[in-house]
Order: sequence, then structure tokens, then C-alpha cells
Amino acid sequence: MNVYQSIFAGFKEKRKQLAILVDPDKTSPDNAKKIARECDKLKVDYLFVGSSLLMNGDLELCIEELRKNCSLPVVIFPGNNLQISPKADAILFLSLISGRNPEMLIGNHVIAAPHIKSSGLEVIPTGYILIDCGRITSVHYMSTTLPIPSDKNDIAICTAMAGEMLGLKTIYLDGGSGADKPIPAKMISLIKEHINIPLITGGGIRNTSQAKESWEAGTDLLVVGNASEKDPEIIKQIIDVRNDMNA
Ligand code: 1GP
Repeated sequence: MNVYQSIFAGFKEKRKQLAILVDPDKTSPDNAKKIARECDKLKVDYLFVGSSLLMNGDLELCIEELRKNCSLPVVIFPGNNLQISPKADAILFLSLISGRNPEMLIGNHVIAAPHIKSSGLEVIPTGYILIDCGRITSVHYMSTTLPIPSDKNDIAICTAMAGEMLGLKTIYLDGGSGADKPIPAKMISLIKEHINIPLITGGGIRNTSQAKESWEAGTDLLVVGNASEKDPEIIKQIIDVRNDMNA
């Protein structure tokens, strides 16, 4: 089963899934090793790796450490078209459909396409929707796009529907890493009602009740980054919530 088939199986079976996002800039090789072992032990579903902007981090080395130390699928969540590595299992091929920056809708994809092709990576076409969750995050700034206001459910729903109609295989609703608050549950549930492809959400999840609320609202695959870097214990707590919901 490839990565998308596994995400899709969870969606079909209404089984909640969790991805831990690893930022190579904030994660030393030694830390990557620890995270991989811990996530493997806890049976996290996927490791996402990437960053809006990489200063010193080594993406290749980070992926290598993750792969060496766990059996979980490693998926690149690229901040830009430099973040491609054949060492991962798959890449989210993100089209930033909430924005109107042509580079984020098709320009970067054209540049990246031959490199991704030759890398042999599994490609997961993803409708990426940024929501304003209280602050301008790196992804908002770096993408030079306006996020959808968090009370504009109609715009978010229509954007997600258009993404599905364009043939994208999953919708990723993101408040951006370090968002003040998570995506509102109401928005998640409304989008869930209007699309029939897996829904990924993330940004600003800091505790188990926020994770539970996002899953209950309709998230199929929840992404947690910052909180797991600050307190690795949170991964276990969120996994307990996932296991209870899937029991
Ligand atoms: C960001 O959805 C991810 O793109 C995760 O966000 O780091 O806030 O958990 P956090």
C-alpha cells in the first residue's frame, strides 16, 4: 500500500490518523533519531518533514535519520521547490488554492516536476488551503498570499470543493505552523460535508482537547508540529486520544 492508499483507507474506514511534522531547521540529527523511535513505538501514522524556510537544517540528513530509526512513511511537506529528496516515501504536491499567487498554483510545480519525476517519489496532489488563525505565520509570509479569514466558511467550502473538482486527491487545511489557534471546528465540519476526499488539518494544535475537537469535526489526518517539538510527551497523549476514537 502506498502512502496515499493508506491515507485513503483511513478516510474510508473513518479511522483517525496522526502525522508529526518534523522541521529540519529545528531538529538535529540526534533529535530526529529520538523522534523517529518514539513515533514508531507509539504507532504514529506518518512523519511529515519540511519547513517554510530552511536556514541551516539538512533535509536529506533529517530524512535519513528518520528512515533509519523507524518504519513509518516519511512524507515531504515542502516549503518550496528545493525541498525534494528521493530518500522520502512521498511528497505532498501542494497547490496553494486559497491564494492567487501563480507561482504557488503552477509555477513552482513546473520547475519541480522533472526533479520529482526522477526522484521516484510518490506524488500526492494536495489542495493546500491557508486559514487565518490569529497571526501571520511563515507560510503566509513566504507564499505572499492572503489566507482565508477563519469566519468565512463559504469561501473555504467553495475553495475545497473546487480543489476536489480539479482532481486533487486531498485537501490540507492549514493555519500555519505556530498558529495562535487551530482551524475552527465549524469550518472543518462544513468542509468535510462538502468534499469526498481525505481532509488533512493542522496548525496551532497544542493539547489533546484541540486534537480531539479537530478529529471530531471531521479531520481525517491531523498534523502536529510545534507542540511535539516543545513537549514530546504530547505525542503520546494525542495518540491516546486517537486510539480511543478509533476503538
Ligand atoms: C503546519 O500544520 C502544520 O503547517 C503544523 O502546525 O506546528 O502549529 O503544529 P503546528
